Amino acid sequence: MPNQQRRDHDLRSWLNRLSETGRLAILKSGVDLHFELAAIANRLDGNRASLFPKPAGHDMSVISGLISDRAWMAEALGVEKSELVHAFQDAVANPLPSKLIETAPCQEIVHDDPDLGEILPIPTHNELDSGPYIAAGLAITRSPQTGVQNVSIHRLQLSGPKELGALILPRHTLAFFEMGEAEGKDLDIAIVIGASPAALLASQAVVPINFDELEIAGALGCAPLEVVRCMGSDIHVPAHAEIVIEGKIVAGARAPEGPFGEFPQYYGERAERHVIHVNTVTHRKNPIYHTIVGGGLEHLLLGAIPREATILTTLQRSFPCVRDVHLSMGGTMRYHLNVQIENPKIGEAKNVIAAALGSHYDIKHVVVVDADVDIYDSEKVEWAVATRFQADRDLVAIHNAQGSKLDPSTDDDGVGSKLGFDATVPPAAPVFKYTTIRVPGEEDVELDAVINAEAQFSDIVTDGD
Ligand SMILES: Cc1cc2nc3c(=O)[nH]c(=O)nc-3n(C[C@H](O)[C@H](O)[C@H](O)COP(=O)(O)O)c2cc1C
Ligand SMILES: [Mn+2]
Repeated sequence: MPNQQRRDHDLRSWLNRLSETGRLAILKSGVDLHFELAAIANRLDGNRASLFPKPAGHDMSVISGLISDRAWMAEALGVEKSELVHAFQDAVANPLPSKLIETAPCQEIVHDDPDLGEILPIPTHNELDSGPYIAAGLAITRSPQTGVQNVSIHRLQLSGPKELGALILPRHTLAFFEMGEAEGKDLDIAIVIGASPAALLASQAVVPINFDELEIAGALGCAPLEVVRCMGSDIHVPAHAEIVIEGKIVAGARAPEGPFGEFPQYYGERAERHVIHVNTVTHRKNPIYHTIVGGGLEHLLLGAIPREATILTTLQRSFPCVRDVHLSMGGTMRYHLNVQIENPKIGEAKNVIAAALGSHYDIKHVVVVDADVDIYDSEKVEWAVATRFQADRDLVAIHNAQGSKLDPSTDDDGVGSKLGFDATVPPAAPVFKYTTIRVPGEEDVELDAVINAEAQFSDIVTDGD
């Protein structure tokens, strides 16, 4: 196994590494939580993580942009960039149960009667956001039926000193909550802020219900994740996290939440949403508060990498010709999927398109290309569409399908059209027709050896005699 030496850095050791390698910008103290913090974080996004000491007079520092690059995420997990998706596939296939410990750094300080806005430096990010949002909290719940935990991220609007408004789309957290809501039962929830890069990435895994995503974080780090029991519930949270908010999703309660700036670069609308009542906040001494600016690279990448892993696993199960997949930046790392295939059977690219469109409702446009096309380079993919695709023969269209509600071009229920582009060379095409041009020896030319730096244009091209 090439990945044995992988290790999960907790947040602090990862920040240390960023700092030692010139990738952590430490900002001035007292930055305004209202827009200024997000404005600075956005300007540095992808280049440097930003650490804000004592923003707006708070004692806690805020960090953002800590994994806003694929290479950084690979580094945080101790794998090569090219191995990132495979490492995630591997971790999903071989989860590692967490290890329960008795005392933990995340519970060093306990607030029994918390005022969230006072304790935590919660920023307001985008212009039309309804207010401050907790944007990088891992929501951990436990199934009332099986007792298995679930981990996901939900945007959490600060609605009151002990109240959060949550967007909980119909997946696992909602399923657990609805198991008890009809009988008036609240659902215990823990919101973990300042988790490790591995735990953040694991939270986005597309896995079946009753699959504790923390076990993926353990597998990514090649060691069981240490967890501790919450003060007021049976939920187990990462012991080395910075901050834990304990509370309940309240049965029968709904309140206005939103708008909030989202990954497609538009706002998620205001509507009646779930309500979380907070009982306790615990944290480390001198905790660091993590925020993810809506629509920034960190937001996009956290969702993209685990999806790529799941989509690749799903496609390769049925189609051995599939080599790699990529959710492109221009497609919001959610809607546009590039698929690279090798030696497909006749017609197989179309089957790959059908399966890819069915692999996640967010996938809207799929481009399938041959092995000579770099699917991480949008210009190369566009070239394949320009030169290998014919709409009458190579287009797959599905209308009135479930898409993303956050794609403003879908109808109110998120229903819209899906397209697949088979941009592969037809298997029966004459070889010469699709032979790409190249100049022999081009890649071996040593420019320093062949350019005469001393020569003057006027010495070589002279007027008359
Ligand atoms: C930064 C960030 C914010 C997110 N916000 C939300 C949200 O507000 N509501 C939601 O339902 N999903 C949100 N997601 C997506 C879910 O966390 C993700 O789909 C998760 O895998 C769902 O977990 P589950 O399949 O265990 O339910 C967000 C993801 C990220 C990375
Ligand atoms: Mn889940």
